[in-house]
Amino acid sequence: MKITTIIYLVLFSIVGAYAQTEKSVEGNVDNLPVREYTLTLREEQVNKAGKPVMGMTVNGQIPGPTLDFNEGEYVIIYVKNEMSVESSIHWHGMLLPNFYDGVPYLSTPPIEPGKTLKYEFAIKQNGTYWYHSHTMLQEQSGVFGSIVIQPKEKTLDYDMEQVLVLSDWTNEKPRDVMRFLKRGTEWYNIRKGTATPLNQVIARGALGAQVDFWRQRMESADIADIYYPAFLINGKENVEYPEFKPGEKIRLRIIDGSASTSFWMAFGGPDPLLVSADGKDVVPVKRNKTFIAVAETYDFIVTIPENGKLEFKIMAQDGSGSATAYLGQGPIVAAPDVSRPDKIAMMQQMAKMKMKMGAPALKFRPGKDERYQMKEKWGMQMDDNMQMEGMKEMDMGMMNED
Ligand SMILES: [Cu+2]
Repeated sequence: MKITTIIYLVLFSIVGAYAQTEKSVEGNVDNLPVREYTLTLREEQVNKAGKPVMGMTVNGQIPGPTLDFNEGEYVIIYVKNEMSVESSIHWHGMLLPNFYDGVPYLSTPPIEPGKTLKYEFAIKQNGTYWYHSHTMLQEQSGVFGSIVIQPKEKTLDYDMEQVLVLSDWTNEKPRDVMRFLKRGTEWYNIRKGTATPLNQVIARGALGAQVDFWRQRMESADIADIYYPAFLINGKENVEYPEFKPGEKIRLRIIDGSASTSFWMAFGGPDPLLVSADGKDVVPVKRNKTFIAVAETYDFIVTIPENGKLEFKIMAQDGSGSATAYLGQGPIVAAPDVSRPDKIAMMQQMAKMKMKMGAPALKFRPGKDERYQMKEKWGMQMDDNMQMEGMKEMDMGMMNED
């Protein structure tokens, strides 16, 4: 080890230790109204996809409870770790003192088994957010939930609201999933029916593209790596909210709390209105099929139809599964179809761009600029025309938009 490296390491560990002990908080100095929550983390048996397995719950449920706040409050949250392993909670998207950000060993000490950590901070924003464990793979096991913050003044027009937390569930131990991924087999793709069989590849004239993929040690085209036996909305594959009445406008607060799945969302009923993204209000836009990536949040205002219950449907990006929520009562007012992605077409497009996998990481050598050389050797080869065409076709491969 070089002496400079050692100096850096020592410096970083001092700064790191300092950041974890210094709370940089004065407490509730502005005498804001206080709201308190307790979140208790436990290991217990849950059945989310056909068989009981060990999961990690927040207050006995997956997802955990919604934390309701008003902008301008001061919140105190006790996180009790009753699990046999250390844990943490990170408040995703929240503006708060670094000490309470909840990233163990970086901003906040881990919560040891049997211990409680008191988080406290002022609420300086409004919108839809979420929280999740930032320790190992605990988020995949169930340690996540929603945060809803009401604004000081309500500017949007709706009658009721409903949180919809999307997630993916595996019956395997998340650590085993990780180990399996590192082996690089296609078993998951075959099991979830998204592998691209060679006879189809040949029939579509895509063998060249396939060989190109293999040469670069990429598996055949697929979008997601993990097989999930279930995708969930608020912890269920099918969930009903019959309490909503025809004509009511409902603000849906949608959060993708998955470990690795992005979804296409689609709504039944008239003109869903997208009003907010990642907690921030946007210029409202009428929009139906919408893509939501891991950890994103979107708010839509929908109107409960007169003639039945509104279907809200999510489909995993790779087409391997879906989940549904119904709002209202009566016959189903179906969401528009989301077609499965055409992965062979996507593979052909990627091959045309001469994509090369396995470029080495740039070394830190300030005196020597290798960027252009690297780009020449490893970059995608696209002329402007192809770029446009390629992107258009890839879009079509992903989904047939309205
Ligand atoms: Cu996060």
